[in-house]
Amino acid sequence: MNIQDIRKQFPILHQEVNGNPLVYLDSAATSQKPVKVIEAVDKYYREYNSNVHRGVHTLGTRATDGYEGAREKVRKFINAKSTEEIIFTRGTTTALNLVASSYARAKLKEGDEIVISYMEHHSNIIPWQQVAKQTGAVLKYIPLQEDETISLDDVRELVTSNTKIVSIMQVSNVLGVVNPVKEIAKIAHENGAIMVVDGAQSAPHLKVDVQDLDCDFFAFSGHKMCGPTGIGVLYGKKQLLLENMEPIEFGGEMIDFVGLYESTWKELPWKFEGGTPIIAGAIGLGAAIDFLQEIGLDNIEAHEHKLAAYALEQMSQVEGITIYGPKEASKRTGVVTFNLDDVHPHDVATVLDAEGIAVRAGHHCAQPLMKWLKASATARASFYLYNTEEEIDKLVKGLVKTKEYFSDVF
Ligand code: 7TS
Repeated sequence: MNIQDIRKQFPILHQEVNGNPLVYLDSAATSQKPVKVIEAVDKYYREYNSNVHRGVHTLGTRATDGYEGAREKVRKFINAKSTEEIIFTRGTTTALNLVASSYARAKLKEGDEIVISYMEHHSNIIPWQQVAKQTGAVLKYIPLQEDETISLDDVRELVTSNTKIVSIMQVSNVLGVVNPVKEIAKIAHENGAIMVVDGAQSAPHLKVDVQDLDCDFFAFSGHKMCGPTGIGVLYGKKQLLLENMEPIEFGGEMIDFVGLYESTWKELPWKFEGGTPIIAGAIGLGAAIDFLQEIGLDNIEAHEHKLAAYALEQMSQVEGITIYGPKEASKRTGVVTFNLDDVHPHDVATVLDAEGIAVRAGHHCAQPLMKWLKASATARASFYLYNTEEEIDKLVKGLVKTKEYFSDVF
């Protein structure tokens, strides 16, 4: 499929913003949705809206089939062994919190260690900070190298027999860098620790195979991969989910039998899905997976590499620009974070917005990384399968304009 055919499938892209054609470069925050996903959600509400796992009526059965069918699509998408290992959550944040609150709180004790990295998103920091406070465990950070990548030597130094959990993002939402999570998982396992992968920025952009990575948990969000907001996934190895984790939400849907003073839980994965689940969201996510697989994750990854290489080359020519992360496009996906000398990133984003170009400015929910980069904030352009080199040209023009504007003002 060529890029124009792909773009045609995203209605939102075909509009003007502030008198200019929209250039959407904020997909790391949330991706746009193709017609197929919008229609799948629309169809559910128009034709078979019903609760799942309850009645035997026809609509209820269709809704259950749609919801559970989406679980099977997710299983295949990440190559999990069984749908028992696929738990629907609200997103990556909820998925990581489930591991922290259920697995880690019960398992960790004083002196145990949790290892994360300096580049983590807040959603992969704060749950571990809380667990550390609750259990007396110690939180340790893998430092970054000169080019802001993780060195396996540093991982080997920090991960010891005291380490119980290693939790790392597969792709950074700020640096775009792809981390060697498979190799890190191996080091974690050699030391008797489990490996948690924050896949929020990898699942949308590259082929994920949880069995090949051999991670114990893998978390991701539907809305960053062309799916609806409010749906995400926690993959967990069956044995860990069964033997080491109790539900953290109790109520309808997740129970087997309820007595006056004691109750029992459903089997996996439903025991972790208390209450009416996110039915439309799961069905939309299933449609998003179909869409991505039709185009092919390999093609998406290759397209983004091409865009990242082009963006790095073109943007680095802007006078006074600092681009963070490795300079080689091969080490990253389509995320380019930068600063312009003497211009606050919020001002950069505001001038670009006037041109119809959407970028994100701020700390990107990664304040420890900002500290490491010695930047209080940065601007970020993030690309996806629907972006083009012409849009990058517009971004570069916009950056030059921003520089000129601010040099005139001051
Ligand atoms: N982990 C990473 C690596 C992320 O990039 C994000 C969201 C999350 C976790 C949390 O995902 P959620 O769906 O639960 O919110 N990242 C961003 C971002 O970079 N800009 O806005 C949200």
